Amino acid sequence: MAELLGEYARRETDWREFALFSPHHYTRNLVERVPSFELMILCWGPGQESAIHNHEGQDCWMAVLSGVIEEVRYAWPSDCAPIQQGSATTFVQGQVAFIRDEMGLHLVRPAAGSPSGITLHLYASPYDECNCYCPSTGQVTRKKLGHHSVRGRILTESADRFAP
Ligand code: 2CO
Ligand code: FE2
Repeated sequence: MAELLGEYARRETDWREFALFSPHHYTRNLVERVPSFELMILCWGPGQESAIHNHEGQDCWMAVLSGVIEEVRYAWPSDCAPIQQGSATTFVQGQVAFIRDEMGLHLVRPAAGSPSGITLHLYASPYDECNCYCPSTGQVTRKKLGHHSVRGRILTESADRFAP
């Protein structure tokens, strides 16, 4: 899967119609969703980053389409303790990151020096909610996930506020 996504990211440009940014938050733009997977284009504007979050037991591939993206990993928190930061890795166009819950939590954002970024995400299977973690206390908040656009059309009730 990583090989396929990386090859697509290096060669193709037909994702551009789905790359819709918001000034308020990173956006989750739905391309396709079936019971076994969800494919999205995520757009990361300046200063926009995800919360530290989990992936609900699902597999998550992230291929960089444009810009440079940083993924910061974290260990699963113990009760009422600050979250321990692990590795920080940068990914350029065509590189693919993979995470699932056994590997820990993560946060994603444009890397320093890259004002924005666009990533292709494949989730197997789809999930509609996830846990977000406060870095200083480890406290969990349950967040609903939504889409900013569906197949290139921005939703009237833009759901980018639901992005973790
Ligand atoms: N998982 C986050 C989301 O679906 C993006 S970080 O990359 O996995 O919004
Ligand atoms: Fe994620």
